[in-house]
Amino acid sequence: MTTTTPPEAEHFDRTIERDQRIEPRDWMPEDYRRTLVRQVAQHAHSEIIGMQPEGNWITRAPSLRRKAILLAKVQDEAGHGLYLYSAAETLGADRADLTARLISGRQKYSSIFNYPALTFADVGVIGWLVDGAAICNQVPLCRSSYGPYARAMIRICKEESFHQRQGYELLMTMMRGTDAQRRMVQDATNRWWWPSLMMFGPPDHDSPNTARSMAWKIKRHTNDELRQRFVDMTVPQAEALGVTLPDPELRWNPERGHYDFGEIDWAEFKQVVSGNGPCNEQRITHRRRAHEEGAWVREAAAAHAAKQAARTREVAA
Ligand code: FAQ
Repeated sequence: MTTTTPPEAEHFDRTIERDQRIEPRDWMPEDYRRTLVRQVAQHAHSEIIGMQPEGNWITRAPSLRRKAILLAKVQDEAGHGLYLYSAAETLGADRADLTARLISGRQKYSSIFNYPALTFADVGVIGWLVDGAAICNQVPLCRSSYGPYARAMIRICKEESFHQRQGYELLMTMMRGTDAQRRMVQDATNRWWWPSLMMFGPPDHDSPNTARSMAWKIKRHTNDELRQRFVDMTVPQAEALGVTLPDPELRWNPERGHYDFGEIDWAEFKQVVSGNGPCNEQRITHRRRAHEEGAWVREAAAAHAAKQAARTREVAA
C-alpha cells in the first residue's frame, strides 16, 4: 500500500524548509502544536513566577531611583508573560487551564526562580546573569518557526537587554562602593552562577526534546551550544566587573576557541525541576494566593465585557 502525504503536510514541511513562518491558521502536526504549547506555556509561567525573587525587593530598594527601575523591570516581566500566554492561545490553549496546570504542578517553569534573592546585590546579579542567560537563549527564538512566538520574542528580547544592562550598572555601582558592598556582589555571583548555567536545560545527550524541536526549527541551537555561548560572553564581563566566577575549572581553551568550565550539578537541577528546590513551595503558594485573590478582578472584567457586548448588540439591533 502506498501512502501519500496530504497537501497541508507538504505545505508545512516546505514552510519549515524555506525558513518561513507557520501561522495560527496553518495546518500543523499535532506534536508540533503540543511541543510549542509546552515550551511557550513554560516560558510564560517562568516570566510570571520570575517576578517573585526581585519583586520581593521593591519595598526595600535602597533609593527612589532603584525602586522605580525595579518596579518597571518587574512590570516588564508581567508583560512578557502576557504576550506569551497570548501566543499559546493562538495554538488553541486556554489561559485559565494553563494557569491551573502551573498551580497544580503539571506544567513547569524555569528552575532558576526557585532560588532566593537574599540581598539587594541579588537584584543586580539576576539582571546580569539571569537576564543575560535569558537573552542568549531567547535571541535565536526570534527566528523560531512559529510566527506568534517569534514575534513576541523580538519585543521581549529588547526589554531583556535593557534589564541585563540595568543589572550590570547596579553591580558596577556597588563594586565602586564599600568592601561590604563588593562582598555582597561576590556572594550573590557565587550563588547565582551555577543555577544560571542550568537555565539552558539538561545536557544535549539528556535532552529528549531538542532533536525534534531543532528539526522543526522551534529551537535553533542545542542547550549545550547556548550554554557555551553564555559562558564565553560572561567571563569577560565578570573580569570587567572585578568578580570571580565560582568555578576553578573555568579557563580559556585556545584549541576549542571557547572557555572550558566545570561539571554542572545535574542532581541538583533534577531536584529543583521536580519541585524540591529551596523556594519551589513558596513560589507556587504565592502564585496560587495571587490567583485566588484576583478572582474578583477576573469576574468584574468578564461582567464588564458581557455588558459591553450586550450594548453593542442593542445598538446594532
Ligand atoms: N527549568 O528536552 P529539554 C527568563 C525541562 S525566562 C525547568 O532540553 P526543551 C526571563 C523541559 O521543559 C526563563 N525545566 O527541553 C526572566 C523538559 O520538560 P518536559 C525561561 C527545564 O524544551 C529573567 C525537560 O526539562 N525561558 O528568565 C529547564 O527542548 C529575569 C527536558 O528538557 C524559557 O522558557 C529549566 N531550566 O529545552 C524573568 C525559554 N530546562 O516539558 C524574570 C524558552 C529544561 O518535557 C527575571 N524555552 N527543562 O517535561 C526553551 O528555550 C527550552 O524550553 C529550554 C528547554 C531550553 C528551557
